[in-house]
Amino acid sequence: MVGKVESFLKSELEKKNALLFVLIDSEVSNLEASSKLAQDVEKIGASAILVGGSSATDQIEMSQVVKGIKQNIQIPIILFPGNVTGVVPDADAILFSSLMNSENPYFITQAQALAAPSVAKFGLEPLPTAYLVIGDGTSAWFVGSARGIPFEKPKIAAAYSLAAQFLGMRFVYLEAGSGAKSNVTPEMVKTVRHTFNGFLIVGGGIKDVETAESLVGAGADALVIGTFLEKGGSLTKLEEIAKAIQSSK
Ligand code: 1GP
Repeated sequence: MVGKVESFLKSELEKKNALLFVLIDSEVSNLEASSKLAQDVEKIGASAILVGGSSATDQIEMSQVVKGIKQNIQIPIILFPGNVTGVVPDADAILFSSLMNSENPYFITQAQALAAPSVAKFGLEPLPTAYLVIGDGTSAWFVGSARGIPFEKPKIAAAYSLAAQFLGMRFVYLEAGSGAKSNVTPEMVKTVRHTFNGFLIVGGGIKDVETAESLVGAGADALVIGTFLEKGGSLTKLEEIAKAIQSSK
């Protein structure tokens, strides 16, 4: 069933060419900094705040950050869990993800089974997502025991995405990994876009307008940016990225 957040994202996509999601790792920024950051990025046009990441495991801290952010923004807060510990109350939705190319079944279906009752209990809208780790050497790759899809094998990513679609998943997240040296290639995004009909999220290592534009030009619906801001990247530059990806419609 399509819920409120998914409908909101779709309506945003009718107005904008592509959306910007900002990732906040509750273990990197404290509550005050996270809250200010969320407000700032909402002002410059971000469509959602993701909270989580593969190394964020302190549920109490995450829960406080989510609650704190929520008071000051209108855009949805979407949990981005790396494990069952990434499920906390007060967010609007959750990327209910299967790390389809993990070598460990825990990350494909078991964590999901363990987490599902809490997702229901907390009233989080599950966004059914195929989470595909591209390349290797990142935290998402290591923690998730992923057999990373090689950057230069777009057809493999497309095959997984089509399988995800056949399994009823409406979101695909092509993940190069937080702070990745290389981002997912536009070629891979293009190949996946030709095959997959749903909402296509791309993240990992995006930090400039050129890269962002090329990924959106190739068919990404939303780009996730985290490390750029964690490392002190300017809001002015983020705004340039936001404007560039949102505009051309
Ligand atoms: C990581 O895709 C997200 O899970 C964002 O990546 O931190 O490199 O922006 P960055």
